[in-house]
Amino acid sequence: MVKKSWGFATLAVHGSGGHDPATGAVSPPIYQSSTFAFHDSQHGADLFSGAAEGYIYSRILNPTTQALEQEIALLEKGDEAVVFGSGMAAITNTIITLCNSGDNFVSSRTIYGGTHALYLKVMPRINVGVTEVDATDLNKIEDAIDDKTRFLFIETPANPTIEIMDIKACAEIAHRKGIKLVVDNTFATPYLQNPLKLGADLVIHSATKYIGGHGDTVAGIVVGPTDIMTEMRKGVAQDIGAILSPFNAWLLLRGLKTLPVRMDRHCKNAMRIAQFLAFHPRVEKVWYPGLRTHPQHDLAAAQMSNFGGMIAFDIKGGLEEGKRMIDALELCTIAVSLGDCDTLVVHPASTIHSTYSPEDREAAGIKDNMIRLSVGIEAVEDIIEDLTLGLKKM
Ligand code: LCS
Repeated sequence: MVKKSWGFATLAVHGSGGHDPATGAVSPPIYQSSTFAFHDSQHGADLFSGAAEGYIYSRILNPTTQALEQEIALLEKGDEAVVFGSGMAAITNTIITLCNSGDNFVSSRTIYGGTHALYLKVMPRINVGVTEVDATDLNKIEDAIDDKTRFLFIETPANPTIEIMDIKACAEIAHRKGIKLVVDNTFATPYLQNPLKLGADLVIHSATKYIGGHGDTVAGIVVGPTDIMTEMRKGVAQDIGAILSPFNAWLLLRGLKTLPVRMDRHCKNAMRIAQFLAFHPRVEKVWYPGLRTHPQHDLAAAQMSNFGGMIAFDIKGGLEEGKRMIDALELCTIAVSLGDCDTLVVHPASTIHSTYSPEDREAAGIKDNMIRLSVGIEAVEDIIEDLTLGLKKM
């Protein structure tokens, strides 16, 4: 029996339902089956009409992905979750669930470059409008909402600038205007931040990141109230078909067991590294919400239980110096993605945020001399030694 009252770390280990009753297997079984046999033809008809409950076909429901959905809903303090084959699929299915052709939504402008690309390339084709605003300015959000706006989307902490948005204040505006608030909680994870408890309607994750935690799976998650999640599952997701495979769901269930332990180390290492970078003569500015110099440090302290594993820093110099610094690193891996056990380093402007025009990038605060670090769980002294080497070669 799973108890909702269990602490986060207990739910992370046991939240998917415990031992398999049939065999006693402690690790949940992987139901690697596309289809499920009916008892007889009437049973098949009853499953399709809704007169009976059960499994039909893995694009519709699979026991392993369902176990993951149950656990993540508990961790995010929501009614239900739906899992997808990627974070982008989770975002796309959310937009299509909440909007019809002719509607629009308002989004924070500092977001993952792939989400920005989805807005630019796909939304015009389905006639859904997007207005990107500086969501740290609540007046700008309010001004952008009109009678066709269906939801407000924010990413906090934001990719890649680690800007913080005020979830409670955004929820208050959204609800006063009669729209939903959707929060991309990828950078924080449910361990550090529960947007639903702060008033958000839906939470999205790229589970590729901290939830999987080992850089071996691409996956997405949406969590929210039963009415919206039922509409998403039955009205949109099963027909679009961007599903997660049972094996990848199992990898995420395994990853979740250690999420609190990994996050504690990510946060501890990141704080030490942010303090190291802040005093380095070749670093112009460090963006880490745990530092008092971060413009939204107090807000981060109020809505997050710790400050996360992501750091951005502006080096003294431009793109060439940045490239020299990154290329000199020996331990840190030059790669996109984040939330892995390994420390990952990337130059956002020339990679993940090259989907922005130079003007939009500047407006979003993504500078050419900004480097993003996804701090891993290695020995922090070794990461600092590697960064010292890179900054010296700059
Ligand atoms: N939301 C956020 C905040 C992300 O950082 C990403 C991917 C996504 C959604 C999309 O998730 P995916 O489909 O990749 O699972 N962020 C990436 C990044 O910063 N580098 O590579 C991918």
